[in-house]
Formats: sequence, C-alpha cells, structure tokens
Amino acid sequence: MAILVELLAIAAAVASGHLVAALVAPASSPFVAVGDAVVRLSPQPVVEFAKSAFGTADKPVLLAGIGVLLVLLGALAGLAARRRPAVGTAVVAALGLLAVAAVLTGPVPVATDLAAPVVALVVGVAVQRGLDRLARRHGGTRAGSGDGVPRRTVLAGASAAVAAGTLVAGGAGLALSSSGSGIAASRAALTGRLAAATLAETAPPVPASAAFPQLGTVPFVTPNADFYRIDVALTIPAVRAEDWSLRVHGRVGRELVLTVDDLLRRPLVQRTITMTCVSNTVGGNLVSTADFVGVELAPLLLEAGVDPSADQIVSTSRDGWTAGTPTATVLEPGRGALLALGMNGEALPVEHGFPVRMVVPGLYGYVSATKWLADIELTTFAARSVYWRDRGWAERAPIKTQCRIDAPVGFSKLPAGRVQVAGVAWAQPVGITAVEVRADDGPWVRAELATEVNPNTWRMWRAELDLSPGSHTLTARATDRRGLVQTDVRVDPIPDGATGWPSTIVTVV
Ligand SMILES: Nc1nc2c(c(=O)[nH]1)N[C@H]1C(S)=C(S)[C@@H](COP(=O)(O)O)O[C@H]1N2
Ligand SMILES: [Mo]
Repeated sequence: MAILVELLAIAAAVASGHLVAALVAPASSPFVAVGDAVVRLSPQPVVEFAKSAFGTADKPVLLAGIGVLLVLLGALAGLAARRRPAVGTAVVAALGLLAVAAVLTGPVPVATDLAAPVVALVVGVAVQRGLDRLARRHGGTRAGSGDGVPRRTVLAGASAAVAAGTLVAGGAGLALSSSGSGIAASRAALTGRLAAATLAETAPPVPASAAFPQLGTVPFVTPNADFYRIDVALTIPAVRAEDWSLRVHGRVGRELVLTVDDLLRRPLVQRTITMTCVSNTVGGNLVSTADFVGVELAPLLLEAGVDPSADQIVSTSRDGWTAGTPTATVLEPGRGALLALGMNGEALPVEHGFPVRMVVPGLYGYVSATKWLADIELTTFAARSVYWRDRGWAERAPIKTQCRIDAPVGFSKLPAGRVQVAGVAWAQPVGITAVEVRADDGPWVRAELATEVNPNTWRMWRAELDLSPGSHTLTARATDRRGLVQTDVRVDPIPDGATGWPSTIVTVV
C-alpha cells in the first residue's frame, strides 16, 4: 500500500503541475523542466551520444527515461516508508523542490514559471500525507473507520479519487499543451497576413531545370514537413505572434523593441536559401532548402546604430538557447540575412521557430539561425560566449563546400553499362561551379550541373559513368565559385563542420 500511496502522490504532482503549466507557461511543466535541466547539465559527449543514438527521438526517450526513474524512485520510497513514514513525504517533497530548482535555473525564468512546480509540490505532499494517514490509521487491521465504513473501502475510494483526478488533470494538461494555447490560430492568422502582404522583393520561381528528381535527387525546395530539424528544445516554445517582441540592445546607439506588426510594416523580401547544420556528416541530410519571407536584418541593426566595437551579435531564443554571429557577416553588402516569418508559403512552422527566426546565408545554423527569437544583443566575442561554443564548438562557422551522392543509393545492384549518378552540392554564399565524380581510382568525370537558383542554395548535378561488372566505389567532389576544390581530408563535424568526399558503394552485375 505504501508503494501505491507514493506512486499516486508522484503521479498527482506531475499531472497537476503539467495542467498548471499548460495554462500559464508550458516549459514550466515539472516533468519537462527537469528534462530541460538534464539536457542543460549533461556533458557535451552525452548530448552528442543521445543525438546520434536516438536522433530526433532523443527527447521522447529522455522523457520516458525520467518517467521510469520516477516510478522506480516512488517504489523504493514506498518500501522505505513502510518503516519510516517520513521518508515517503520527504521523497515527494524533494522531487517537488527539484522541479522548482529546474525552473529557477532555467534560461529565462519569470515569476509565472514557478506556479506549476509549486502546485506540483503542494499537491504531491498533500496526497502523500493524506493517503498515508488513511492507510495507517488503524495499523493495517480490518477494523472499520469508525463510521461503519471499512477502512479499506475509505482508502480504496480515496485512492481511486486521486487516480481519477490525476488522469483528468494530466489529460487536460496534455490536451492544452498540445493544442498550444492558441498557437495554431495565431499561425494561421500570420500565414494569411503574409499571403496578403506585398513583397518588396520576390524570389524568382525555381525552374524545373534546377533539379533531377527523375534521377533520384531530393526536390529543390524541401517541403516543410521534410525540412531537417535540429534544436535542444524539449518542448517547443509557444509564443503567439501577437505576444512576440524582439529587443535589440547592447552596443547600439538606440535600443529597439519590435513586434510582429513592426516587422510587417517593413519591406518584406522572399529568398530561397539552403540551410545546413554543422553536425551534418559527409553524405548526411541535415541540409534543406526553403523559400523564406522576412525582413532584412542589416538595415534594422543600422537603425539601432551598431557600435563599431560590437563584433558579435548574440541572439537568444525564447527557450534561452543562444547563437553568436559575426556582425560583419550580417552587415556585409548582399549577404541577405533575414528575420524570417514565412517558410514555403506559410508562417514558420512551430518547430522551425514560429513566429520569428534568424536566417543568415552561408553560416551553419548553430551560429546564425536562432528559432523562437527573443533577443538580440550587440556585443563582442570576447565578452560573451554562447550555447554551442560553451560545449566545444567553434566560435565562427562558415558553411564548408560539400556535396552528396543521392543516386544510386548505397549497395544498389545495377545492370552493367552506363550508370546515372546524381546528387546535390552546396557552397553558400558563393555557389557551386563544378562537381566531379569517379569510380574507384578512375579519372574524374565532370558532372552536368543543374540550373543555379542562387549562390545561397544548393545545386543539383548528374553524371554518367561506364561501370564494368563488380563492386565499385563512387566518389564525388565539388568546386565552389572561389575556385576551391572540396578537400578529401576527413574531419568530424566538431568543432566547425565535417570535410571529406562522399562515396557510395554499388555492385554492377
Ligand atoms: N532556439 C534554437 N534555435 C536553433 C537551435 C536550437 O537548438 N535552439 N539550433 C540551431 C541549429 S544547430 C540549426 S542547424 C538550425 C536548424 O534549424 P531547423 O530546425 O529549422 O532546420 O537551427 C538553429 N537554431
Ligand atoms: Mo546545427
């Protein structure tokens, strides 16, 4: 019975906390806040391991792990509480305090964040003490409760009531947090406003000749649902466009505070941009292309009056994640850095930063592409470090010239003769001027390049190779507009991006 009391108390605490959080501040849900804290405090290799072992399932895996730990801890505490009742209460209280601490040490703690863990603490302790007292009142005998109702019935009733309350609170909390407190409606409204807006600059339509999907390359523009996703957010920050504002401050002449309405009053530009993650391994798919709509970041910073000493722009997400971008890169004429609101004809999807994110062509995402943007500080690289730099990644990270073989897929069995090879290459912001392919140690064959959309996007390529029967390794290398041929030296993604030639093994029969 003591174990059941303990587990019910913990479940009631988690559920009530989640409900309160869903009502006031989603990221403050005790369960989620503790998960976030685990991610924050995890040593870099552990985070890397989780990312590689579980991919984007790393978050559910972590939350499930915390759930299993809670059940184990509850069971152990229940066992101990049989002899020493105070232990049971103490464990529930300690878990509640842990949730409070997780929220307090979180990225941008505000007073309302405390509501959920405090409610969880109070509910947990109250349920534990209440049920525990009922369970002990008659020392486990079958005696009645005094008013003629058997003690066991009273206890079973109370437990059932707590269990039912837990299910209702938890269910309501989950329903509320997944419906995202008005985010869907806010997003739909912003999609409508972007569709109705007059664009000061439109992106030329992507011609059919820009890709070779019939040969197996990915589509030129990546559908939002397929766009790669990388972030350290356990729960997606829920910010309605109506509630969003951005503060631009630090080494500026005049601080700015901008709302979505302010952004929509500025000239809106549309740009096709290929984004790339520094964690992409050679041949990997953490690279995608979208049509972004947003406002130019450079003129906005100039309006704020950037101090020449401010060599770093630190952008902070609503969830506290930070990126450091070289000011000079953003201010470079023609670079085209954006505060983006739209992606492929819609408002940004919530997982890609709704309502506003940064996009800087030519820089890896971790030094430029802050989602759920909340704050921009003009500062120096010397004065402030940021999230991934603290974890061993480079301070500056321009995208490295790379390519990938999309077809044939690895380990294909192909008929002898001419084989079609196709793939993508990228070298933002200068663009690709050549791709070469070879079989084994044979001569390099120049690939045919698809139409270039703009130098900030990837470029598709295709080639034909004559292959004799047997096993062959196909290798590709790209050349960018600077004349730089992609190096064959293999390095890992950390600290500033992988290098090396992609290759694919095929068998010709
Ligand atoms: N708030 C926030 N923004 C973030 C990140 C993050 O963890 N949190 N990750 C960055 C990284 S590493 C990359 S590669 C891009 C990925 O953007 P996407 O998920 O829209 O593809 O977002 C960047 N912006
Ligand atoms: Mo990334």
